[in-house]
Amino acid sequence: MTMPKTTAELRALDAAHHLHPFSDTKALNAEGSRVIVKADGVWLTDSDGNRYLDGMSGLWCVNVGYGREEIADAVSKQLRELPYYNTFFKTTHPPAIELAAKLAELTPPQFNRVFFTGSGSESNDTVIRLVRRYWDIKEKPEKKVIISRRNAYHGSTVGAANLGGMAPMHAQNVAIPGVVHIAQPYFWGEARQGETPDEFGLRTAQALEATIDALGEDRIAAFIAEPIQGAGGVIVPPATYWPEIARICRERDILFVSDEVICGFGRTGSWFGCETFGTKPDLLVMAKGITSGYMPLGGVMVADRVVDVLLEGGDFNHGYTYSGHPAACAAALANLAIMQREKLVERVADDIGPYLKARWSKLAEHPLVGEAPMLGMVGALELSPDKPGRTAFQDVGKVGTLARDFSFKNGLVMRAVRDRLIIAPPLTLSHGEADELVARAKKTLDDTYAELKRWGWVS
Ligand code: PXG
Repeated sequence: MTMPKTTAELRALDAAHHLHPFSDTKALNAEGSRVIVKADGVWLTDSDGNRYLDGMSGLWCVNVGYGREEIADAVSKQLRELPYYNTFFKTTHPPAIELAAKLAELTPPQFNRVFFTGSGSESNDTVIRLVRRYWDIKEKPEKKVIISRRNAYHGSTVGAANLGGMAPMHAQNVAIPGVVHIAQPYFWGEARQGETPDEFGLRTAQALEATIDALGEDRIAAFIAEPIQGAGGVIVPPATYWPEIARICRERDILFVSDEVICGFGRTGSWFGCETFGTKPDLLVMAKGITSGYMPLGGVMVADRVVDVLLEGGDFNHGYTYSGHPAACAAALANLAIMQREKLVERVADDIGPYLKARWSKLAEHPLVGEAPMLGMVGALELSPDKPGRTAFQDVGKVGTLARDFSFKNGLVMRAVRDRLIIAPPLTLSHGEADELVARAKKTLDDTYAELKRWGWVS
């Protein structure tokens, strides 16, 4: 029998052979990766036996929590029965059929068809293909431009990275033509002094209309947006933003794509973020929470009015080996059955969501915190040296990283985006765990504040 490897051995192998996503691998290897070995409920355990409350649901995906035997059993059963078959060339299989029907039931009424993918990035590349195909069939091939937003995250493949508005990614990427970025509804960071959130929300939404006019409606194919920008820092838009965007999309001949990779499957207290904000998308992008991360799977729901056109266009020359992978679909079906049986979406809207928000909001009283927005089970803490002036720290990102490292030491996983700490815990978080999460976040703020005092960065 081989002996289990020690943390040092695992780290050495990782450093020798593994290139990590979105990492400075050289710097990471010098420090050594954190090795996570098991998880249960909302708790992670590392290779040294330390336990962490997972405030990020893995990477915004483990909505039903870890350790669900039911999903593991469904996958295992499917792997024994039919581990793989494709959905190309006039074939299909029961898990893909059942999941497609289930998604038609759970998504808003305009959606009855899904295109399966393996991830959110593949879904957004599919969006580019679908949107352009749609306008070609409608004999408007000049409608090619997709409008997106700065600081949006839509994935990491070349197409999805271009849709996204992340400057550091664009700096390393070969741009594709036809994507235009407008402002994001980030009140704290981008509102003018004296502007109210409502005024800012309207002004930012109207950038969409102005851009359509400037480029010409006959050139615009679609507008894509996350209901709440996740990786961009949990940017919850002011109340006026989405109604105004919805109006513009209604009045203009463009498609609206809601990227629900993070907001879908209960995160905001509705099945989908578009329902929380009252928009009516033509395409709805899914991944992550569809399986709670137990298996990789993504998809694009396509509204009937778009499907009607696509069906007249003959072959759609697009697809992935793992489109509708049987074991991934089985995981999704078991995951969605748990969500429905345990009424997790309702729980976010009426129980744990408001419970956590009431406690999280109080963190805004901390001297380091500028704002503490939360909606459903997703929230942020904007760290600032000067609340009234909405000022940022010098050397953006340094304080966020410091706080994130304290958070790990305090046994809580939070993400840092610039100097904004963010959480998106599993929807199954108990009241006691919510108290624990907030207590650890508070301790993290205190530790960070004390360190910044030592640096002379706060008085
Ligand atoms: N759209 C949105 C809104 C996302 O958040 C993707 C698409 C791409 O999904 P895939 O499955 O291809 O990763 C995402 C993914 C972070 C982080 O650090 C966020 C994501 C992925 C990796 C890291 O917050 N979101």
